[in-house]
Amino acid sequence: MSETNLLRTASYLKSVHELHQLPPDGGWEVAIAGRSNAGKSSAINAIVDQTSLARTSKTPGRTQQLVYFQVAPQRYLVDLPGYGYAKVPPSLRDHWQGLIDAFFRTRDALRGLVVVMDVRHPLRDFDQQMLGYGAARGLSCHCLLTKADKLPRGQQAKALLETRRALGDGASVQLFSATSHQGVDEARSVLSGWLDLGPAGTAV
Ligand SMILES: Nc1nc2c(ncn2[C@@H]2O[C@H](COP(=O)(O)OP(=O)(O)O)[C@@H](O)[C@H]2O)c(=O)[nH]1
Ligand SMILES: [Mg+2]
Repeated sequence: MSETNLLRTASYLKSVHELHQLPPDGGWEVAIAGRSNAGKSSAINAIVDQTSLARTSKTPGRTQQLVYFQVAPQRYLVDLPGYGYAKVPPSLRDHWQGLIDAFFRTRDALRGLVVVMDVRHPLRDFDQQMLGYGAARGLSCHCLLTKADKLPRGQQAKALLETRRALGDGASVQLFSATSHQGVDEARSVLSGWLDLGPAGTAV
């Protein structure tokens, strides 16, 4: 299957540290969250088919702001701050917490949430917290179980089933790998639909 990737046009727009820096609240955007080192940057790069749009790093916790990528006019991907930093001062952590909290509560353009989780460690505390934010807003939520290439097929299927069971109707779930490209088309089609990127009238 080879579809046109409508997310390929994504380019860096800005980094937001304070609410007043957010772009005007119109159109549609999708937030992408994940624990530090879960593979979020790699997933974003694979989905948009660019090698280094989102910086990947072996040092956890480098992303300290909401990073906006523009896909089309008023169509954004928002890379949320990673979490799980042991070394971050509590005052800074509280600031991010407040920013994310207000963002989820007030941002009208926010249409969907993607939570990126290592297939070997799904649904940790903060993943649940993010899904809670999404549920509170009534957002569509989709989970990527990434680094699937690190598990044999049988264990991938088991992780998928268990995560699906745990989430019930709260979110959709898929296997993903930035390395093998497993699941990349599926993730693209979810995001393109939420961002209403298809030809007029075909949005899901
Ligand atoms: N094997 C494998 N490694 C991955 C995959 N995605 C990310 N990684 C590795 O996991 C580490 C963290 O990835 P990164 O995308 O920076 O994670 P982030 O902190 O969540 O943005 C890096 O060493 C990546 O090369 C994947 O799908 N498969
Ligand atoms: Mg990253």
